[in-house]
Amino acid sequence: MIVINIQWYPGHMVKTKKIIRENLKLIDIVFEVADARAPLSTHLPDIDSLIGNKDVIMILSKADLADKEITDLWIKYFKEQGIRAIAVDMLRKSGFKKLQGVIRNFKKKTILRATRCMVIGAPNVGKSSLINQMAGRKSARIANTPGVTRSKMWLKVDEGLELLDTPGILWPKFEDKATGIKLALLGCIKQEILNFEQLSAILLEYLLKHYPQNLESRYKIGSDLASTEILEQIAQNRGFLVSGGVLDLERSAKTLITEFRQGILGKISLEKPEEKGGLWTEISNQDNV
Ligand SMILES: Nc1nc2c(ncn2[C@@H]2O[C@H](COP(=O)(O)OP(=O)(O)O)[C@@H](O)[C@H]2O)c(=O)[nH]1
Ligand SMILES: [Mg+2]
Repeated sequence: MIVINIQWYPGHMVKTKKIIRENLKLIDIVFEVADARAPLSTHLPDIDSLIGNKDVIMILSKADLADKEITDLWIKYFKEQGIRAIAVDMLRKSGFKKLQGVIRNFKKKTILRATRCMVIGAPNVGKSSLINQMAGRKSARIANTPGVTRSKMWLKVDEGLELLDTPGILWPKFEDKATGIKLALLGCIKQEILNFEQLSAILLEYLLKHYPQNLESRYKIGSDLASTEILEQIAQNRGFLVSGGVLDLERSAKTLITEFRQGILGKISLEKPEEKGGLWTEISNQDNV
């Protein structure tokens, strides 16, 4: 397996962090959105330096795409660290009752004015979707590409609640290679810099180990195949060919990753709390190529 070292920290993220800091004095509560399929890898490790001691609620988004049992383990894990985490599915609006309960508690502290809440997190984790759903109308801009929400955006839900959407942020250097890979797999990294074939090989190794059934039923392949053979098989089954009848493995790789991201492969989580060993540790311990 080729280990890839992904880093992405464009200048607009530095600017966004400045905007977040400047708005902090207006804010009563922060919602940090992380992807339920990899809450630690998509969580902002520098959040404390960014928001000081403001109250934070951790929103585990895209719960509909994650392995439910593992998401429950994450909620428990965060609770043990003194962090309130709520799993939500923005599309079906599940988990919103809990969220509204939290906001109601806060409203008691700000009776003379609206409670102000800032939503922060990595690109593509669902910040704008959360705001749209809470506001009950489609006013915040939503996009599928990382880094599209460019300017700060306040949204008034009602007299009692105002929300601030922010563009996605990452950090200057990912803790380890596995973190960069998981962020890339979940669509938090600019697509243009990714090598999908390498990325898909890693995803396949993970799926073969933890979710072989999902692969078998989606692509009608035996789980005894190696990852490159699976890409070949997908290309063959779907007629992905480039000129000269050569199999288009790049297209297979993109298909696999897209279908994983959209939940077509099933409910799949990429990490578990306090996992020791395994593929991600192995990847992070390998030297660069
Ligand atoms: N299945 C699913 N998709 C979601 C959820 N939340 C957001 N998305 C999708 O994820 C993509 C990015 O969402 P967006 O709100 O723009 O993320 P942002 O970059 O953090 O503001 C969009 O295609 C959304 O439709 C969710 O809870 N479940
Ligand atoms: Mg957004």
